Formats: sequence, structure tokens, C-alpha cells
Amino acid sequence: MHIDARPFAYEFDLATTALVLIDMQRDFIEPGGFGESLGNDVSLLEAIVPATQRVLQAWRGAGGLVVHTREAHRPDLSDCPPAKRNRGAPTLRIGDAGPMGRILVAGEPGNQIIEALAPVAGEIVIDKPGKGAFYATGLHELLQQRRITHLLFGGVTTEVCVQTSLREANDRGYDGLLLEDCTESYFPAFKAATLEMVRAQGGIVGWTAPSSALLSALRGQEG
Ligand code: TIU
Repeated sequence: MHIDARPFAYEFDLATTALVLIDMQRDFIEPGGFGESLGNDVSLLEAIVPATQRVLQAWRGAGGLVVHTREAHRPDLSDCPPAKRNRGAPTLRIGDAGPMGRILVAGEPGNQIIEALAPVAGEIVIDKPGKGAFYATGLHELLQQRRITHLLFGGVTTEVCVQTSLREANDRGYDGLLLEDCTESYFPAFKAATLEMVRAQGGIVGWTAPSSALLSALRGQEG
């Protein structure tokens, strides 16, 4: 299969490709969570939910592997470095009690993936203590066991957890593509810059493409 992508066509096989949705959690997308505690207008992020839902449904329909990540810390915060917890002047720090439970803590209501994109049985769910999906998780090993070589990324936020994960994937030898309308930032200019820098220099970090290009490829596969 191939996707009309930038800087050039992205070739992939369904059997060796995973869809990776980064941190589509209430903590980032809904008011009262981590994202808002940092001073962000979280309403910007929900715009990508319909396109991401279409991609998720199509990818599931094609039988592709799905990976969801959550930025999540243990309740005792033993995996949250003080440097991360103490950075800046948020209204609520990681581990503090907020309207959706403790901020960025595993198992709390705010830490769950939004209902529209909730994982289903058989999909991989990775709790990660850092911004990247590979740091201090077993993701690379899980993907290697399944012979995955290509990763299609969506999620939030573009220049923080998504870009970090894409770069980590690139350094581990994966071909990564960022779905342009399935990722969003609290800063539109940062999203635009990320898309540009990923595909610059002949795809120095990877590819970008609109989700419609992936959906076309999957429709072609159905014949
Ligand atoms: N603050 C921000 O833009 N993002 C994060 O802290 N984590 C993710 O991107 N998931």
C-alpha cells in the first residue's frame, strides 16, 4: 500500500504497520486536567477527534494493530522526576487532586482516553511516564515481537508527546508518518512548525499526510 505523503510517497504493509495514538486523554483534551493546569486553552484539541475516530475505525476494519498511549504516573509518583513535577507554576501539579481526579495519575478519571477513541480488546495500551512513547516502556519490544516496522502517528500534543515519540521511533529504525489532521497542539504555530520540520531535509524524521490519504489507501486495499 502507499500513501500520498510528504516529502514523498509512504510505502507500507498492513501486517507490519501500527497506528499509534498518543495521549488522547481527558487530562489534555477536557477542562480541569493537566493541559489546562498549565495555562492552555484545551478547546483547540477536540477538533481532531472526528478525523481520528474515522482513522481508528478504518484501521480497525482493515485489521491493523492499534497502540494507544497515556501519559500516566504511578499513584506514589515514583516515576515522576521532581524536575517534571516542579517545573513552572501550574495551578495544579502532577498528583494534585483536580476536578477529574489526581492530575496525570494512572487510573484517575482524567487520565483515561476519551470515550470516542477508547481502546478495545486486543489493542495495546501503554502508560508512559515521559513525553516519548518509548522511554521507560516496553513499546519497542512489543512492536518487535509483532515485526512492526512502520508507525502511523496521531494524538496530542503535536510538538510535545507526538513529536518526541516520532523522533524516538525514528532513532529505533521505524518509518513514521504523522497524520496531519489527527494531531493538534495548544499552539497552532507549533503544530505547523512540527509538520514542516518532520518532513524537511528529505523526511529527516519521517512523513506527513492528511488522514484522507490513508483512508484512500485502505479503501484501495478493499478493492
Ligand atoms: N503540555 C503539552 O503540550 N503536552 C504534554 O505535556 N504532554 C503531551 O503532549 N501528551
